[in-house]
Amino acid sequence: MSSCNVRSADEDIWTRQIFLTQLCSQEPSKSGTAAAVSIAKQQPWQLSVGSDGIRVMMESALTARDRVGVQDFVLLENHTSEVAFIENLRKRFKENLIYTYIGSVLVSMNPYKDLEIYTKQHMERYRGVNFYEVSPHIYAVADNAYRSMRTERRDQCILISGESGAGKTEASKKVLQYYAVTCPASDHVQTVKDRLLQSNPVLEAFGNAKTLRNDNSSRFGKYMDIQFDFKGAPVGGHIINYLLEKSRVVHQSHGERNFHIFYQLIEGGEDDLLRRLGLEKNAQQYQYLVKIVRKALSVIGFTDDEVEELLNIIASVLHLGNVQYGGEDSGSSYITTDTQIKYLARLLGVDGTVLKEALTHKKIIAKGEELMSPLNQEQAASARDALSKAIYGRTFTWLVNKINDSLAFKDDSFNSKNASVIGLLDIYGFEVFQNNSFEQFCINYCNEKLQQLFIELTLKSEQEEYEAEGITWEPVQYFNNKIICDLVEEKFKGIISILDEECLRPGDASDITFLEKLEDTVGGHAHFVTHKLADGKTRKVMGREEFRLSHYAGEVNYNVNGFLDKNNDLLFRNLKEAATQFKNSLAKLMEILMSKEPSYVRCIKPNDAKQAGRFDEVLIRHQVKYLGLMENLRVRRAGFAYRRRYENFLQRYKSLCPDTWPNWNGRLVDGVSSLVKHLGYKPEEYKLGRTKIFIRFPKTLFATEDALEVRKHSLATKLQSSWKGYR
Ligand code: AOV
Ligand code: MG
Repeated sequence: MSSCNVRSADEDIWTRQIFLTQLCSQEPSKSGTAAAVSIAKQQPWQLSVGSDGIRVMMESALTARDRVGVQDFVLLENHTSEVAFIENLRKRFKENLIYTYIGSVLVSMNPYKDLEIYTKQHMERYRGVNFYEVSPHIYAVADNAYRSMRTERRDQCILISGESGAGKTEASKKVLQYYAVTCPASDHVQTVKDRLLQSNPVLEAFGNAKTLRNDNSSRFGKYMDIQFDFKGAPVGGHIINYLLEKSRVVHQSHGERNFHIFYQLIEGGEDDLLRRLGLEKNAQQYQYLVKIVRKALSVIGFTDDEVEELLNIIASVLHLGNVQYGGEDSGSSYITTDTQIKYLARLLGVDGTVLKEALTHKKIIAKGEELMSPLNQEQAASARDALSKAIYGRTFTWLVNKINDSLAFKDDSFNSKNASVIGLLDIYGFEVFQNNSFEQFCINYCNEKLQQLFIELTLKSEQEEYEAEGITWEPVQYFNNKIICDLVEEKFKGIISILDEECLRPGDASDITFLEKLEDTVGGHAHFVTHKLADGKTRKVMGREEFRLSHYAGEVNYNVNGFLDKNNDLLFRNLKEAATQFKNSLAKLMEILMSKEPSYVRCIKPNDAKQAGRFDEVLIRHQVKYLGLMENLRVRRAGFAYRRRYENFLQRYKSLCPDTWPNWNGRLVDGVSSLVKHLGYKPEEYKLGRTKIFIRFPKTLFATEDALEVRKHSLATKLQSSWKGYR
C-alpha cells in the first residue's frame, strides 16, 4: 500500500470536511483513484491508496478538537475562562498552529522557527476562498481584505499590533508577498511588485537594529499604502514613516547594536569601496547582506551614483563618531583626530577647516551680528552627536522619499485617486527596558493610540453589524484606555503639552523642572506616579528623575533625562505650534485608518528567549490581558457566537435537509429558515438578519457540523464500496 501526501496533525474540522465533500462529490470513474490522490495532494489530509481502494484516515472531529484546539476562540465551550483561552493557544502552538481567530481578528503566535506554511501552494489555497473554510492564516486575512476591497470597493487597512518581537514586521512582509504572488500582473505591475517587495530590505537595513527584545527590531513606524487598479493589480504604493529612533546612531544600550546598515557596510563592503570611504573591514559575515541591500536599491531605481552617495553618508556618520576632542585651559575645545576630518571633508564635500570650526563652535547672534562662539569639550561632543543624528535622520527621510518616488503611480491613463487602497501598518511594538527614555515614551504612546483604535473599531463595527442586520444586542464592559491617551495628549494639561511648554520656556527650563511641572499638573492622575507620595514621603522603588505611566500594556518608568533635548529636536521644525510633530502625525494616521475598513492581526510573543517551542505562560497571559483579547472574545460572543451569510450557510449544510437538497431555488432566507427548522434549532438559538444567520451558541453549530460529518462519513463509505465494485 502506498501512501500519498500527508501533513501530520491539525487542519481542523473545516478543511477535513471540505476534503470529504470533494471526495464524495467525485463520480466514480476510471480515474477514481487518481482523482482521490489529486484531492489528497491539495488537501492536507491523510489518505492511503491501495489495491483495495482508498482509505481515509479520519479522526472524529471531537478527538481532533481535543488535540489541536479550536481554530476560532468563539467556539470555545467556556469562552469567559482565560485558562481555557491559554490552553487553546498552548495546544495549537504545540502543533505548530500559530494562527487562531477571534471572529475575524487573527491571533498570531511567533513560532521563532521557519514553518512550511508560506509556500506558493499555501497562497493558492487561500486565494478567493471563504475565510472560515480554510484554517486560520495571515494569507486568509490578506485575501479577505483584498476581496472586500474588490467587491465592496472600500479601502482596507491591515493593522498589526503586539509587543516588540511578537512578529508584526514578519506578518506585514507575508501580506505583501501574498499580494505580490497572487494579484494579477503585467510588465509594469511586475516592476511595482518588485519595488514594493524590495523596499523592505532597504528600510530594514537603515531603520532596524538588534535590541534586547528583538534581533531585527523596527526602530521606526511604518504605514504603507498599496494602490490597486480596477483589475485588482498593484500599481503603486506610498510609505509614511514615523519617528526614527535617531539616538541609536550615537548611543546603544548594552547588548544592543546600531542600525544594521553600518555592520553590513563595514563587514561586507568590497575592499576598494571601503578604501574609498576610509573604512576598515571587520569580518566577512555580512558580505551577503550588503549585496542584498545594494541589489534592492537598484531594483527600486537608485542609480550607482546615488548608492555611492548614500554609502558616503553612512561612512561619514561612522567617521563623525570617531572624532575626538581635547580641551584648552581657556575652556574651548579642539579636534585631536585629523584623519577623520580629512575623510569627512572629502565624503561630505566640505572644506576641512570649515568643518573643524563647525564641530567646535556654535553660531550666535549678538547685536545683530553673527559670531562664532567656542564650545567646551562636552558641548562640542554633543554638537558632534547632534550632527550625526541629524545626518542619519535626514538620510532616512530622503530614502523614504526616493522609495515613494519609485512607487508613485506612473500610468497617465489611470488616476491614482481612483485607485483602491490596502494600507499596512507595522509600527514599533510596546517596549519596556531597564531604562526607558523619550523614545520609549513615544513608542508606547503610539501603541496606546493603536489600542484605542482597536477598541473603538471592534466595538463600533460589531455594533454596526447588528444594527445593519436589524438585531438587538447587549453592550460589554471593557477597559477603555482613552484615559491614558488623554493623560499623554490632552491640550494644555497632557504630558506632551507640558513638555512642549517647558521646551519653549526661556530661562531655567530643564528635564527636572519638566518633571516638577508634571507632578503639579497630572500628579493626581490614576495612571501617573513619581517618587513623591501624597503624604510628602518618598516612593523608594522609583528614581528621583522618573515618572511612571500605567499603560494599558503594563507599567513603565520613564527617566526624564534628555526629554527636553529630544523633544526640541522634534519641535524645531514646527516651533510656532505648541504641539509636537509626533502627536500630530499620529492623529493624522488615526484619521487615515478610521477612513478604511480594518482587519486586525494581534501578535503574541511566546517567550523572551527568542526560542522555538517555548510557551511561557506568564508572559503570554499578560499579552492576552493587555491586548484585550478576552474582552474582544466576550464582545464577539455577547450577542452571537457565529454568523454566516445565507448563501454560505445554505451551501454548506443544504445536504442535511430534503427541502434544500440538492438545490434551493427560493429566497435565501426562506431556505435557511427551512433548513434550521428541519435541524431542530430552537428560536432562542438563532436569529435571521437581513443577509446573515446569527447563531448564539457554538454547540448549536457543533451539532450541525457533527450531523454533516455523519452524513459525509456514510457517503464516503458508500463511495468506497462503489469504487471497489467498479474495480
Ligand atoms: P516585531 O516587528 O513584532 O518586533 P518581528 O516581526 O521582527 O517582530 O519578529 C521577530 C523575529 O521573530 C523575526 O526576526 C523572526 O525571527 C521571528 N518570527 C516572527 N514571525 C515569524 C513567523 N511567522 N515565522 C517564523 N519566524 C517568525 V519590533 O519591530 O521589535 O516591535 O519594534
Ligand atoms: Mg518590527
